[in-house]
Amino acid sequence: MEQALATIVKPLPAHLFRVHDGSAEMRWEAMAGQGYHTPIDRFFVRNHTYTPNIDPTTWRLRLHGPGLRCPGEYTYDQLRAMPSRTIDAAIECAGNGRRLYGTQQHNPAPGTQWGLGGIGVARWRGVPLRYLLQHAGLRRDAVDLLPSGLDAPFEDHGHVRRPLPVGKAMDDVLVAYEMNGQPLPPDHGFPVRLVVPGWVGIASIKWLGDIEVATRELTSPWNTVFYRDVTTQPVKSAFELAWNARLMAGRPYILHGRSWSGQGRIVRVEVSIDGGRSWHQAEHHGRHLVSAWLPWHIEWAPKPAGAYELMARATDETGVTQPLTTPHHPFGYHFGAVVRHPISVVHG
Ligand SMILES: Nc1nc2c(c(=O)[nH]1)N[C@H]1C(S)=C(S)[C@@H](COP(=O)(O)O)O[C@H]1N2
Ligand SMILES: [Mo]
Repeated sequence: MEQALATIVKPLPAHLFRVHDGSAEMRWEAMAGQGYHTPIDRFFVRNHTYTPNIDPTTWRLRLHGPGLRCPGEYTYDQLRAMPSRTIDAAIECAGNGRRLYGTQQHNPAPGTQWGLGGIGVARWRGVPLRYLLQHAGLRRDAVDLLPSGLDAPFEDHGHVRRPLPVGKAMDDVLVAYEMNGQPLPPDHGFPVRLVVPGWVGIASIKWLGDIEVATRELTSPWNTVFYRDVTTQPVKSAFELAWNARLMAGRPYILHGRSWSGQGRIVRVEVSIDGGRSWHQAEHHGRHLVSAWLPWHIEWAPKPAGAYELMARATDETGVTQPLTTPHHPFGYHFGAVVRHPISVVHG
């Protein structure tokens, strides 16, 4: 706890976050009544070491390597003067839901025991990476980029860095300097981070310091040791309710939740309150965006009193529906099964 508090700058009140080592997961009840985006005060933080304090006046983003004809450095002001784009996108840790391998599938996976709160959706503004790469003279034979963070080296692996293929870099990656209309907060990568829509959170390098552009495939411990063989995020759903929430018998409720997928838009969400025997289509509301989430709701007047497991299962536009169990993953990535969310219904 002490250590976690020192690794993250923003306040982590217990009603919004559950703290794990150097990281903090959002409690899903903190999304209840919120708009489309996750407010910064409750957006999860995943740090390998701790949030650095970077002076934007001396900071530079260096683009270098054999894949560029005009390598160079960019200042914070130069980046902000370039053409910008705004996107709504989720960032989600590959290990989001890892705890459920143990609690739900009785086969625990090692690592940070995230519930479902290792995700957030923000409005990001910045320079399309495509634009910067063209500006720096991207060569046709460029293959991989290696964006690297300025936070302290992680154990003996050096700075946090993970190869990014040129195809994705030229597609929809953002070099972001704004989050929900504000300068990027320190914990989320100030002054500048990558936002890599649909991909595992580790691709979205925070506190970006340099990008190497190579004409061959690159590796780093973050694609050979950690987060190996994970690229995009699976389909998931969550209720905007506390774990073990208490509802009153006989009272009409509107249950709210959100579903998301790294592969495309969510097209259908069904909810079961009887352990998966029957499923009821949830209604969508709000925006229906790729690489973000779909908010939904369903009415329910719980009766009789007792213990329940709420289940939500989503289908994305590629036709993938959340399964009832997820194949075990040794590092606990990619938990995509329907989550059994325990609640109790009590007499009013
Ligand atoms: N430089 C750097 N970038 C990083 C990390 C880090 O520790 N250092 N953590 C990564 C991981 S594992 C995730 S899930 C996301 C989390 O982003 P957030 O803390 O803004 O929610 O940042 C990624 N980018
Ligand atoms: Mo992550």
